[in-house]
Amino acid sequence: MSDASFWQSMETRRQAHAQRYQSWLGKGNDGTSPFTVAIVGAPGVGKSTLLRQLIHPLPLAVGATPWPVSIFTPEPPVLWTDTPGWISDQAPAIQSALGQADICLWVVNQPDTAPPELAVMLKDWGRPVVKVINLQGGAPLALDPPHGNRIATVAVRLFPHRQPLRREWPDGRVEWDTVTLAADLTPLKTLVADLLTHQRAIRTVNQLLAMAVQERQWAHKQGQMPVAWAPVLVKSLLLTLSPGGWFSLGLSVSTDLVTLILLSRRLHLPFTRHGINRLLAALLLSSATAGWLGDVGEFGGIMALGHGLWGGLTSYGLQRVARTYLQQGLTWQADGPDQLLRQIYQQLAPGTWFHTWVASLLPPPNAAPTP
Ligand SMILES: Nc1nc2c(ncn2[C@@H]2O[C@H](COP(=O)(O)OP(=O)(O)OP(=O)(O)O)[C@@H](O)[C@H]2O)c(=O)[nH]1
Ligand SMILES: [Mg+2]
Repeated sequence: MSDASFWQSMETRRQAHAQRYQSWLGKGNDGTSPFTVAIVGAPGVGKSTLLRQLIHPLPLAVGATPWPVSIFTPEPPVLWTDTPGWISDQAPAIQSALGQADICLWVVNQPDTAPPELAVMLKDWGRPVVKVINLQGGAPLALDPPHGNRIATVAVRLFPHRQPLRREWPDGRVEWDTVTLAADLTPLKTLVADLLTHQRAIRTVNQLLAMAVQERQWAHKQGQMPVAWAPVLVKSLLLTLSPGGWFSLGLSVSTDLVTLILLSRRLHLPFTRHGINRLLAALLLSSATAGWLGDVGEFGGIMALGHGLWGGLTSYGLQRVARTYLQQGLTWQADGPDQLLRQIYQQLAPGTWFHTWVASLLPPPNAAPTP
């Protein structure tokens, strides 16, 4: 785990990036809400019991919970959200509770009868998930190694078997009673304590991932926009009618510039140094070659037609370059969320849950964008 100054610098760069692209990323989590732990799972698996044990001695009703209930503990400052048991009717409420959470405890029984929709939702959630198996007093089990955003699987005994208690009275009476042993939450408490010391780092990574996903979806959507034919036709026509030479060159540069300005307004193209370099190169190539084709006068109509065709082709090419830049340019920037996630990954010690988790968030090189 890296030092505090590293996380401070990551957080500063994340904020700068969010601010720069806020107009099209939308308003995200402003980072002032308390760190939130959501507890989810099927009905009756022991979610409320677990929470009550974790934040003991705060009182919390056991039994069916009608909707997400949140409890704030000041030390450490955490908002704990107990959600209703997962049934499809409650899905929107649970999804909105997860939307505001930073990490989640997913409670299951043994054998695991977790609803598949919930398992899928948590897999795609992106933020750290701790799977908590409530042994209900049963035998310990071999735990799967964590993978993806599931950072750990922990078995707990919420209520071990009731133990018979034998009482012998002086008058010779023997009385049997049953007692419930205290829950053994040591491994889970240790893990939660470790997670809570990394509150700021977890939140920075969560927010970077949300931005990276949003950017990729946005760029993907822009990449699907059809090429606009009006600029292609206008440029072809103008170049067919132009006398050639320097005049064609000027005409080509100005029509391409107008196309780019219109395109940037339509697509909210975030111009960056990388992007501008690429687009300028495409523009120069298209315009310079248009003027270079020579004077129309010498060969008459054929040359004029050639000019026009070439002009249309370069205008089409320019739009394709602009779109490709939109798809890739965002993540090329040094302060793009994908780049920052990679830098974080390089700083983490292999084998730790943080390392495994961040690795699962990184897109493979040349990954297809998430639709
Ligand atoms: N014997 C035994 N009972 C348990 C255990 N965990 C929970 N229970 C009981 O199971 C019932 C349901 O527990 P809750 O903690 O309310 O479960 P929940 O997941 O919050 O349930 P919903 O909010 O309705 O989805 C309660 O009566 C608990 O006492 C356990 O480990 N052993
Ligand atoms: Mg409950």
